[in-house]
Amino acid sequence: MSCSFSHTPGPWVVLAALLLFGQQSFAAAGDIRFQDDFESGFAWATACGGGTAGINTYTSQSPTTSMFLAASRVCAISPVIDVSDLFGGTGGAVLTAWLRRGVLGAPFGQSDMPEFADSLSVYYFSTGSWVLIQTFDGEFGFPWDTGGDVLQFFFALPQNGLHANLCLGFLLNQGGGANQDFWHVDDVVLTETQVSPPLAPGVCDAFDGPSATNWTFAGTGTGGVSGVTSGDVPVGEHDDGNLRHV
Ligand SMILES: [Ca+2]
Ligand SMILES: [Ca+2]
Repeated sequence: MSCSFSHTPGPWVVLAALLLFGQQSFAAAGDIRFQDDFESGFAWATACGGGTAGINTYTSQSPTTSMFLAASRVCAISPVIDVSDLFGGTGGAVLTAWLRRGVLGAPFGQSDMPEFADSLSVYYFSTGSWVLIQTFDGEFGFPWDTGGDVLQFFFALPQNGLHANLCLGFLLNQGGGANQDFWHVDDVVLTETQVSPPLAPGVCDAFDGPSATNWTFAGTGTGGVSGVTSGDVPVGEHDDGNLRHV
């Protein structure tokens, strides 16, 4: 599949982006950069095969509606998400989603249990290609499984996902035909994160060299290193906290 929403921004887009950059300093950890609860229509593109993808109300996490993929190979591709401002810094983004396998015995055309090979794969679009995040198998089937398992998906995007044309993709790899083998997806959320900057390496100066080369002394007194006393316990001595004994 391809990220069909990708485009080269025109001059007005560049101008708008420049005007917005002054406000992007307000982006912060916890900000939701993309969210779809599928309650107000279906804004995703479909491609990749002859299966069907859309929304229905058979099952959901948020109020009444979720996305489904069914029948045979088909993918659903999110609108473009610009997270280029997160690249290269200490920020990132986490993708979460609610997934549910279809249910054995569900009303015809609304849900049907995917068998083992009727798997669902989750992708993100990197620079020019789709990157597989994870594939979820279907069920072993009756009498071992009756479907309906809920899976909470969580993935921290790496740096190559933090760009201006990020798309998210869900792919049903195969299915048994019309009205069969459903996967349900709801509450796809991309949330900005902030990680702590790496700590600077610790510095320890034992003053065991011939001079205090790491330090600068100022004023009229003198400073330097001396062997008269120290915090290091010489070999052959032991330290009981207050006194040293040879
Ligand atoms: Ca929903
Ligand atoms: Ca099935």
